[in-house]
Amino acid sequence: MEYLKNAIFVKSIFSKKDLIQDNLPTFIMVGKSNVGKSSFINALTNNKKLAKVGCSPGKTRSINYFKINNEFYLVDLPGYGFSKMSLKEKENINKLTNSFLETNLNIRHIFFLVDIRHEPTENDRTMYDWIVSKEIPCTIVANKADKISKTKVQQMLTIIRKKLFADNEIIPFSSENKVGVQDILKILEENKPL
Ligand SMILES: Nc1nc2c(ncn2[C@@H]2O[C@H](COP(=O)(O)OP(=O)(O)O)[C@@H](O)[C@H]2O)c(=O)[nH]1
Ligand SMILES: [Mg+2]
Repeated sequence: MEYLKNAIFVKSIFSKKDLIQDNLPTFIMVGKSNVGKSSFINALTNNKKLAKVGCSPGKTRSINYFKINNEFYLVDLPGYGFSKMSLKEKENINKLTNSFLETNLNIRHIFFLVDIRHEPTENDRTMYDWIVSKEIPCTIVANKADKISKTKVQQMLTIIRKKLFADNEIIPFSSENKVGVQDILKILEENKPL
């Protein structure tokens, strides 16, 4: 399958009033800060410059919209797990994220990114439980698979599955060596028709 074509960055938004209201199918990326959401978008589009990698914490507190081929959105939700964030900031982010999920009727799928090298954190658990509670179809993406051996990959998938009480698919992924890219492109392809 080919990489996603004609990908553009649309905008970053920080408040509810700026949420995009149109009817394009929407796919969401969520996961803790630094897990590789921006790199994931870049890997799918084969464009290292599209989403800023390792960018300032300020940026990751927004909802970032990317439009693909005028057909659908990839949306990067704010990362979580910043040790330095104030309660007030966390609350604002939660409110923004909630409004996004509650007002957007076009959400097709969530890609939930975790780091394949570690057990999911408490924050990951909370986030995953919340996705499940919203009943949105979800794929768990175990990222940075290039950092561990192939045998270890299988072990970690089992650990991640147990820790999250997950029964859906977990895809090992690496934006570094493109493992899993085809699997994700297939999910997008299958879920994007209007
Ligand atoms: N080795 C490796 N590093 C990665 C991978 N994905 C992301 N990274 C690195 O992890 C850091 C955070 O990535 P970024 O995409 O900005 O994460 P975000 O905060 O979730 O958007 C950067 O230094 C990336 O180069 C991967 O699959 N493999
Ligand atoms: Mg990012």
